[in-house]
Amino acid sequence: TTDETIEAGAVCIVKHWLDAPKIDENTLADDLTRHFYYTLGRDKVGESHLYLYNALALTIRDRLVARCRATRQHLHKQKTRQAAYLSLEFLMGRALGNALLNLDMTDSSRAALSEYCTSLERVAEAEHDAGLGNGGLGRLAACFLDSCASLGLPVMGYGIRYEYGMFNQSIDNGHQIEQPDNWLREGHPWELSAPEQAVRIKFFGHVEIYKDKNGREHRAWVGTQDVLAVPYDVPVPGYRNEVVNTLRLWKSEATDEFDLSEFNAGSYSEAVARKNLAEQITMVLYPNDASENGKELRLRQQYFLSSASLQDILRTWVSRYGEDFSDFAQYHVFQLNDTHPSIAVAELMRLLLDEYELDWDAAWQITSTTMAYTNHTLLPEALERWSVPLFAKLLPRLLEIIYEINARFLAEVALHWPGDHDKQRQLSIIEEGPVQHVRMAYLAIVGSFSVNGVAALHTELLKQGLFNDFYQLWPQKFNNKTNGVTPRRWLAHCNPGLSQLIGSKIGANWVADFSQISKLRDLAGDKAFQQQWREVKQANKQRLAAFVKARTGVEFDVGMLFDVQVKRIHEYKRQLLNVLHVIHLYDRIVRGDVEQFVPRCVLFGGKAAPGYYMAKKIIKLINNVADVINKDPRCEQLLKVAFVPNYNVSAMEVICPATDLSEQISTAGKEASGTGNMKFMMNGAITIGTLDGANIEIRDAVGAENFFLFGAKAEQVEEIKRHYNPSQLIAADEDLARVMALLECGHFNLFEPHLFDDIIAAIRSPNDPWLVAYDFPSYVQQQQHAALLYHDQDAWTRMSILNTAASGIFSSDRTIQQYSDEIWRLTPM
Ligand code: T68
Repeated sequence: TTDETIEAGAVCIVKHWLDAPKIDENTLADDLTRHFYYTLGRDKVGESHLYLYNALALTIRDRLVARCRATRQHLHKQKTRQAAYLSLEFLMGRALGNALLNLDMTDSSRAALSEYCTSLERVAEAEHDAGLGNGGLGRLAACFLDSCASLGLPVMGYGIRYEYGMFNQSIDNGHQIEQPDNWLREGHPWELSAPEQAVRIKFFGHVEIYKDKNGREHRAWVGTQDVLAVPYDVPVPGYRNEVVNTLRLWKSEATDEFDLSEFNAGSYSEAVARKNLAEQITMVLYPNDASENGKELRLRQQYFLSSASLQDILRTWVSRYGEDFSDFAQYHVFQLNDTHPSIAVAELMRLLLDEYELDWDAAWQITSTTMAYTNHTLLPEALERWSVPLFAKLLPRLLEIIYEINARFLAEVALHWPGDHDKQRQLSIIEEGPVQHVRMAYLAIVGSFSVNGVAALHTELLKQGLFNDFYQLWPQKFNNKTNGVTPRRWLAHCNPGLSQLIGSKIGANWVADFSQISKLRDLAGDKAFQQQWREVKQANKQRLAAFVKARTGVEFDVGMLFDVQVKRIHEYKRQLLNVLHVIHLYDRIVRGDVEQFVPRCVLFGGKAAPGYYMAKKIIKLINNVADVINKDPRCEQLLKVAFVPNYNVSAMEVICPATDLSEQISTAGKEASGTGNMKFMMNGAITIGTLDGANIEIRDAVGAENFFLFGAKAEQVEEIKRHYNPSQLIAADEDLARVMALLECGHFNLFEPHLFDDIIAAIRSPNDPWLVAYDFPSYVQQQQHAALLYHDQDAWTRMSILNTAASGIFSSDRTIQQYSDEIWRLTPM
């Protein structure tokens, strides 16, 4: 054993690190059996494979725990600068396949399982997705954790352990039905709880002023109703580098105090029952991906995460270095994933001021040099504002601090724009109105040393539009970090066929160093290689066809072009434009215009926020159109349409390797970045898309000739809106006129009159913000261009290879390297 001494105040604690019992490649099969037989108490495999999965997960977790300990000890031994990634969402998906890949234990696990007469694939299917996120923002956090660990960077993720993650979606008569995602029901073998490290979180109460013995004034937040935050740690393995970082997820629990008056009044049971309220905080993930609902419970979640995580870090600091925070900012940085955890700015101030008694300037110096904020959207409905009365009730001390931050900030504004009172009103963290609101984005910008967007265009629009005044005040804060996705999950793991083929040509190092994928460029014209590339795609299409058949009953023909749009359902993402094109193809078939028709299978998938009326209508329309087309014998060999229910991370792992054409068709200027676009590109799909978000960078990387571009540009959108007349556009375009006629005569809702009236009205509205009718003609034209190119299989395959070859910069390793170099300034372990 090694002895570590830790100074904790005056007490000197001697910690004994145990030597871990030996586990390695050779003991894996025995460990699996031991966990199956003893830990889980089973002796038959059983239909669901659940216990076998759990036994394998525990076997692998043992190996992760050993490395996790080593990583922590490394950090413990020397004072190392570290980052904390604060996010209300981590959309991790399944953990097993990723862990096996990163630890290089796939083959040994396969061998161990062979004794149970089953395959690794079937066992892996038993794992529930960890769906602790809505979409892009949550999945980005998960990709980032993989890259941080793979680059050996000391980064800890902090999030919430929701009892219920993203809802399960089923489709009933074309309508979305939401079901609770009870993902923990059968246990979660990857996590380790640490109840002894629980921290206390305050809510409600009031603020009292008192003087200490030196006559200095202090604030105390008292009379609070407290809850406990209990940490659950999930290991995050790096790719074959022995590093295992930690994702710490907090669960809310009641404190053990009983309400004395109730207790004395004999209401023992009622007092105990009320403890349930505390557990509500982490009960469920809010399923809105692009709008804020202003619910009090959501603000509680945000504060709960922020306070627990900051207390955790400060406590560790104090236990090691005492209450001297003078060089704290040299060793810590906090990345805020959107404004959701931005209350952390005020909370860090509170902890430093009230708990550790720093003065304002010292506390502000620390806060404003450790916080960094990432913005993920320009949509006004997604910008968080919390009502001041709610804040005052729930977090009175934090509101005081925000007022003080704002007062000092507005003084700075007054200096920069002397006499301009409008500026002060516009930039105030407190929005005036019948009810005042706290503007969380402004709090985040004022409190951070870095503000970044997630793609080049997005960052430009932040600087020139939404946050222009702040940009004028502090240009040096603003920077871009174009998103990326991890090539481990999104190529090596989900597309083993292509990975092998790539490995056979350029070696295996691309998995760790994805810039090497560019070596494929030289092979793009190689006929034999093209043939192999097509064979892999074909096999992947078989796998997807089976998946679609099992989930929808629709039979996809792998000889056809696979045209895919999977993402959250939102008007700005324009699934509607895609459906209109599908109706146009149907119309061509019905009227016999099939000479140059390239057969296609069109796949849709995605969840609508439960309260989003139009998004739900769009799902219903897709399903009705699919029904009509799939039943029409004239379409049989030419067109198939399916809406795959419950799109999630593990569905995408089957979908993206099989896709030919990737739909990235948002109204220009609305999609901050997109990350699905990158997953498709890596897997050799060609994009049809607008000049929006990271599409622009994708097109720049692969070359305009290998990308199907259409639609209005971001800088044209406002001008187009000024004299937008969609009915005129519809009348002027014969294809669109016929599509609208089919919709308007009720062809897709024969027994449900008026079902799609609102959709029709939206397309025809001069105020349609998404310009569906405007972009339709150029979209159809590029779709036809793509179809004709698909005819020439050699040309298409070449473009497909070039897309994968150019996807190197969309690895989240590149993104994280930039975060580390330019914001976090970390040294690899
Ligand atoms: C997405 N945002 C962006 N938000 O839409 C996408 N919002 O362009 C970008 O690629 C991605 O972030 C990563 O940067 C989201 O996914 C949310 O999910 C969300 C959740 C709650 C509240 C608001």
